[in-house]
Amino acid sequence: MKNQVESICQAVLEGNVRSVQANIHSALAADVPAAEILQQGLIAAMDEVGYLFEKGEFFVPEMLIAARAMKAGLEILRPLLIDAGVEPAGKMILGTVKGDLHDIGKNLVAMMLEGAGFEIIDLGVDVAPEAFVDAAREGASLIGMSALLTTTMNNMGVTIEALKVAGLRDKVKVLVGGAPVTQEYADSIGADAFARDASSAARIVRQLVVLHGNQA
Ligand code: B1M
Repeated sequence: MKNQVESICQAVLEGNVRSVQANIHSALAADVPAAEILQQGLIAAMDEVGYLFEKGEFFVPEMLIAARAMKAGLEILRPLLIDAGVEPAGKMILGTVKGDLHDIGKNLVAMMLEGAGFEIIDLGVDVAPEAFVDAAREGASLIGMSALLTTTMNNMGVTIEALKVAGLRDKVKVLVGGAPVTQEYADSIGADAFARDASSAARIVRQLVVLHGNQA
């Protein structure tokens, strides 16, 4: 069993979709629980991807390729996890703010968070503050906003204000990121957290959830 799960982890690191799928099928055939494959295969692999990225040994292309392999594995496991009643680590509404069409970084953040066991509701690009608010009303407790333009990053603050007006600010934790965004900027608009890159986003969101429980 151990070898099968290790092979899944290794295949994700190599970005080998076929090997991920084949090893998951054989682990399932050998009665390895889906939750164990998720935790010790896919999530462990994405943790390692994040570590290698932060060490400068992986770059964006390697991260994207590994994330694609992880997603292929997740597709097989998802219905089994639902059947088994395994809850996601949390649910995040994610989008690139109004006026901004850049989505490569946002998609990478989505994939790393999925790899860390979170459910992602991706609203796409050019997301108006009201759309984040409407999605927050549906019950997600995490909101992630990405901005790549100095001219659009102010819409992060506008969205946080809209959450306040809607009476939802205390019910959600807000994470912001994107090339022009800094910790100082995040603090100035009252965001709960800032992440410099996709792997730290996964780490920071986990910390938010640990600190605030399932309310985060
Ligand atoms: Co645009 N663009 N672009 N662009 N573009 C930049 C951002 C720019 C810096 C280029 C430059 O001038 N040197 C510049 C912004 C300048 C500024 O604001 N100061 C710029 C400009 C000006 C523009 C246009 C205005 C150009 C024009 O039309 N005159 C226009 C704007 C369109 C619009 O949005 N309304 C425009 C258009 C485009 C394309 C459509 C051609 C294309 C986007 C394609 C796409 O995304 N589907 C594009 C691209 C590709 C870039 C560059 C070259 C690359 C961006 C990227 O994908 N990086 C960029 C220059 C550059 O960065 N070198 C540039 C890779 C990605 C993995 O990194 O997005 O930073 P990044 O994400 C990182 C982190 O920031 C972080 O994690 C990610 C992964 O580690 N992160 C988060 C991101 N979001 C996060 C959210 C989080 C946490 C972390 O929590 C929720």
